[in-house]
Amino acid sequence: MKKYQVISILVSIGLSFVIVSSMSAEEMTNHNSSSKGFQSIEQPIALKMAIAVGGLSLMVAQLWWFLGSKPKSQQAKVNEGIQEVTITVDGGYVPSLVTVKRGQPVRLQFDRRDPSSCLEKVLFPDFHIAQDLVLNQTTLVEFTPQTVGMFQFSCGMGMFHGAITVED
Ligand SMILES: [Cu+2]
Repeated sequence: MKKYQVISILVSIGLSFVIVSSMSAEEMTNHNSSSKGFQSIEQPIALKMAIAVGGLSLMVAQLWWFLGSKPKSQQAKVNEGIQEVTITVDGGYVPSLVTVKRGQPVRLQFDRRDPSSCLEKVLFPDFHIAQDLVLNQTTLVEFTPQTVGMFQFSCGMGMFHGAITVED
């Protein structure tokens, strides 16, 4: 979670408090001044309430999005003893997080659809792999992880990232 996301959430919470408190202050003033006038302002208050409720639910959605929606790691599927995953290369890596088992061969199938030269190479520094990816083809990257942990991979310039999680 990035810093500006935290700030944006805090700002929206702060704003909603200001809106709600100014609303209730207005309501009290009108109520005290005359009971006749109260009927006429009932409609705008209901409208403001609806807006406030809408704003609050937007905030909840925003919180859920930032806190709750972490990218899920995709478990490799075992095919004839080899752990296989297809990773689509198109403006990044999908999936960008892959989970594999230790000590079993891994075959990553990089399906490159993005013509940008940025993504023409994929690097796995921990496995000493630097693989050229051919456009509109599937390129295989194979290795057997011997150590449990999280191992990053990236494009040649380190602008796009992914990671392989190795479990026991
Ligand atoms: Cu790049």
